[in-house]
Amino acid sequence: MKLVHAADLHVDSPMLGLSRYEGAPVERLRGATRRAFEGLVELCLRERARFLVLAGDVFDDDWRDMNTGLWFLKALGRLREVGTDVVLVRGNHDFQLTAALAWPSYLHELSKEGESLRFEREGVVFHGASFPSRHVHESLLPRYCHALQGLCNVGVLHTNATASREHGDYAPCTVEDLLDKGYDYFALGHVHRRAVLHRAPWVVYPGNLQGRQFREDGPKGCMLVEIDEARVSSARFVDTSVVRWFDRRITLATDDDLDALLARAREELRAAAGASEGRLAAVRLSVEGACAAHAAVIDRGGWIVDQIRADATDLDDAVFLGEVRLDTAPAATIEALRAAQGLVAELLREIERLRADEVDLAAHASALAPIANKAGDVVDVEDPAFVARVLDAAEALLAQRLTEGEG
Ligand SMILES: [Mn+2]
Repeated sequence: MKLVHAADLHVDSPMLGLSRYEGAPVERLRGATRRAFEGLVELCLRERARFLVLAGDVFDDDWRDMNTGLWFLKALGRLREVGTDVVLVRGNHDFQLTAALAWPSYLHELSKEGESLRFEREGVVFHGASFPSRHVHESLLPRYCHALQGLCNVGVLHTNATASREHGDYAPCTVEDLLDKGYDYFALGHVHRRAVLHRAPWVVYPGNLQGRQFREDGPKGCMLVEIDEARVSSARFVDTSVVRWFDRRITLATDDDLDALLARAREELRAAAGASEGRLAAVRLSVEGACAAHAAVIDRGGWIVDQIRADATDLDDAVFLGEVRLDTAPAATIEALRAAQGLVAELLREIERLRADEVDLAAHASALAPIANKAGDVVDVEDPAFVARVLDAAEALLAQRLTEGEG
């Protein structure tokens, strides 16, 4: 007998941050939570899963209209073909769902007070409690009874069981608290990163069903659990996502020049397209390291980003390139150059002195006002933060340019 465990589906999450990326396939990305859910249903059909367990945050806050709820029920309706029962608890994101829709008979929402739902013929009991409010700061475990003899005990809980700081500290508990209940499998939700906290007995976060942002990178999906004679015999992860997020960092070495930078970026894009196995690869790149390419980054960073974007379009629809960050540093450390003899060192020391002398710096900056006025809003010589950035860039450029000839 098979059971599928998923959590944090956040169906119809609006993914608001995406519109700032020029040419982002927004509809494809926004539709990803629904497509992933359809993939989950497909998996249940293919595996003839007896149970589908949803451990909270099925939705992404209250429905804006009925469409989300109606779509969900329609997608779920296919499970009737194989007689799958759905067991769910509400998490912090769906505790206040529009209540106007009645759930169908095969969908069992466990109560806020906590309940144990028995399936005698299958020898399985589900213990769970839905979030009574959005912010639950005490453990919900007192609402869960101890394991029942002779049955396979499955706990369903939306909780922060790892003191994760990336997520709200809701319904907190520890792995020991969970093991104390004596269950065979604890189906957890809330933490979006997949984690098997304990094996046999199992305590598992499947992670969110579909990543929604660059930091939710890597494979995303659900757990396929096999139960034999009231015991869990295996549990394995299945990737059901339709978009895979990549948060990639390129670290350049001292000798890496602009060509090397572009080659490495192309390599990362191609690797992401390959690793995503037919899914859309959504990539964020950050380039760092003290390198020869730094002068070009300072000089024509915008062009470099455009060039990387052009390379991404070569990969057709396989890759969506979001943010590209160029955080390189000069190959020679400025401290070392500053301490040396000669003109370079003198200029760098002068920049260092200016940086510490607010009055003198402001005077230099205001001398630029006639030029700055022509540039409009983008240049604000009155803004100390802007002036500091210009000074940093000038220092980097100077260091790079003046040492290039020395090598
Ligand atoms: Mn969540």
